[in-house]
Amino acid sequence: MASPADRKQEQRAASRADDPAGGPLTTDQGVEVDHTDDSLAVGERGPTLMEDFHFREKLTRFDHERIPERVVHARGAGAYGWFEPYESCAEFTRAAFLQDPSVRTPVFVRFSTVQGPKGSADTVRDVRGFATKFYTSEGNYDLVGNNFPVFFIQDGIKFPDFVHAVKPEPHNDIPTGASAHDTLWDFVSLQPETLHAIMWLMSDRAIPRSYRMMQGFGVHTFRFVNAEGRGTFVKFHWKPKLGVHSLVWDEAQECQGRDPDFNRRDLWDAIAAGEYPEWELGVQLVPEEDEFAFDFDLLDPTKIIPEEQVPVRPIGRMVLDRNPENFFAETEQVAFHTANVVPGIDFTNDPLLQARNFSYLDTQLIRLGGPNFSQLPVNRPVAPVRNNQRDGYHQSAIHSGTNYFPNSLGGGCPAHAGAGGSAYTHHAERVDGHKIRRRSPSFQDHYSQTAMFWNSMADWEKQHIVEAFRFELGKVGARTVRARTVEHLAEVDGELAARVAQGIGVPEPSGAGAPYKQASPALSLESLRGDGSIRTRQIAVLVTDGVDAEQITSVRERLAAEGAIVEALAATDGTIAGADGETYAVDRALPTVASVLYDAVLLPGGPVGTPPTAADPDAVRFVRDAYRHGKPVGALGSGVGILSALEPEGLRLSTEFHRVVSDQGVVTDTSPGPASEEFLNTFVDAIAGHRHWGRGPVRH
Ligand code: HDD
Repeated sequence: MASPADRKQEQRAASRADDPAGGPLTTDQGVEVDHTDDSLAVGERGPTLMEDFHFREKLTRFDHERIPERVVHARGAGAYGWFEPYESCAEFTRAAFLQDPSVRTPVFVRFSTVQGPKGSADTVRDVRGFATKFYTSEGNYDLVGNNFPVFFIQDGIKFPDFVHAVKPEPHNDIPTGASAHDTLWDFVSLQPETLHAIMWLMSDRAIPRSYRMMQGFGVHTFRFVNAEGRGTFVKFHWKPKLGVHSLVWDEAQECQGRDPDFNRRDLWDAIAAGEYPEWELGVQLVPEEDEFAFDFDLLDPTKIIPEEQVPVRPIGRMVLDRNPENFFAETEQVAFHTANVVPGIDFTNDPLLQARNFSYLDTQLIRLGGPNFSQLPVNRPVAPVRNNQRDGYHQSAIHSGTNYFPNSLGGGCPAHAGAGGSAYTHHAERVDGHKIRRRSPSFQDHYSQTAMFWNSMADWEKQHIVEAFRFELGKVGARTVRARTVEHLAEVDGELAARVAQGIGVPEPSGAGAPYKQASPALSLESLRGDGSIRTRQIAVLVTDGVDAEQITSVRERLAAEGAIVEALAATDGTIAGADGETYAVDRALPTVASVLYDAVLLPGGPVGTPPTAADPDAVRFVRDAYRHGKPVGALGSGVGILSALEPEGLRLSTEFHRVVSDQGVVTDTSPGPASEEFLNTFVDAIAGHRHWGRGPVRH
């Protein structure tokens, strides 16, 4: 990858070259401006004049630059790309973009956090939004999902309550981008339907390593409809090619300071470097006649269909290959809406989905200042738009002819598309019932799938969940809220409740609920390792004068060949002198980076006995943090010596010399000279393993 500074420079140059105007500065009216650094005034020290139209226009435009941020999902990052189906899905849906493997449909995807404002940090504990706009030949289709397959509430009428509870508290606007506070947990403790999503929130899914390494879910049960009008229930899944990987909580918190743009930058840099992220779209299909075949309600958005029960069938892939030109114009102004559907995709009566179908259009009207936001380039369909909707703020089309239907003066245009053709027709579902405000009894079980999630976790995932509950509830001032939450956890799993209670100073609940045994192995990160490659992993090599350059070169070549990004870090930027007397470029100075910004670290040695970096406290801290966070650590030659700094952390250094030793992702070889094939293979495997959880008393 080019360095970020180089990339920025190239980009600026490109945008200047692409500027169709290319001429001098003008006002919004196109009048050329000779001077924009001083306002028009009476004399050199006199008052500013009202008639300085350039000054007033410039400041007025500046004063109006902001639009309201999204009430939720305010912070996000977007990218363009394409989707292609693997084969025709005509058996289930007539959606045109799911028919022909040779047709690529353009997409725009926006990833986001939910709670924090537009300027908050990326690596907070939160759900991540995963919203995709497909610009299909039949109109725009928006799949507005999250990286959790379940939601916190069952009926959209509770959305304002939930969002008020999780957002910063109203009196002091604290905390930013965090759920660890009283009002959220008060709500949770009184509303057990939140518990399943809360388990996901306490899991490592809520601190993704990268937007490129997280799953996406449509959450609701939707409906496919084929050309014969037959409906099939469908749940949508995005699976990342690189696998699902997460940070650890200690690291996520440090990242918030070291690089608040961690996820946003990662997405941008990968696309800029041609490392295009890819996801497979999968569907779980349930014939309409099986609607009641499950022990939960398909309309309940707090439930999943376990993949072991209904397998996820891959139907296509999506690749993101272009960064936006302008954050505001595209990522900020993109307007998603669950009701943007195309023929062949329909809704169900999930009450959360029904509410969303109202809320998104409503929110865009206020956020984007009127009804014409679908004319903005990022929102504009590629399919032609013809209707009698007119005028309003920011109308940019110049309509002519008649503006009503039916008409004869306009030749009857635009005419009805006619049923049965390419027009959207709503699935003719029969509904019948009394008008009531009542949750269906089939929505009442809040514990069994919550327990299923817990049961499906590996031991280290369970440990992280317990630690997350302890952290979050430990920040809650109201002891009654802590205790009430633990009572609910006892309904899920007695051991979970006891372990949480022990950490937060509340009594362990005496009774436990029903012992739920069900597990779904597909939910564990252990089963989501992706293609097993190390592509785009960031590897730090700590170097100093006298380093064995052959070692660095051998490792760099191999890791680069595997698609990883290797950066040489030294105490200062510039160059270092290798043991061979040659000078070598340094990529970054250690004080400007931190271990949390890398996936693994390598310590090369020098030809003499002293480890080259052990004297540098920044280097020692770097290695210690990498070790504590479960990251692969490689050391060669005398570089192994620095690892003695990890012995208080529980590392037991091997006493075997001149051979490759691998233990819990720590790979060493004290041999001098270039890294052996065996070392390289073992180190690459350790990096592919992402994190190593069996280490001693480390900080997760
Ligand atoms: Fe929502 C934004 C995802 C429930 C109301 N939502 C928004 C975004 C995502 C989701 C990814 C950001 C889109 C973007 O990048 O611009 N929301 C979900 C999922 C939900 C969900 C997966 C449950 C399954 N949302 C939900 C409910 C309501 C809303 C129940 C209201 C009844 N959501 C909104 C909103 C937002 C929004 C207020 C804020 C900004 C926007 O729409 O454009 O209308």
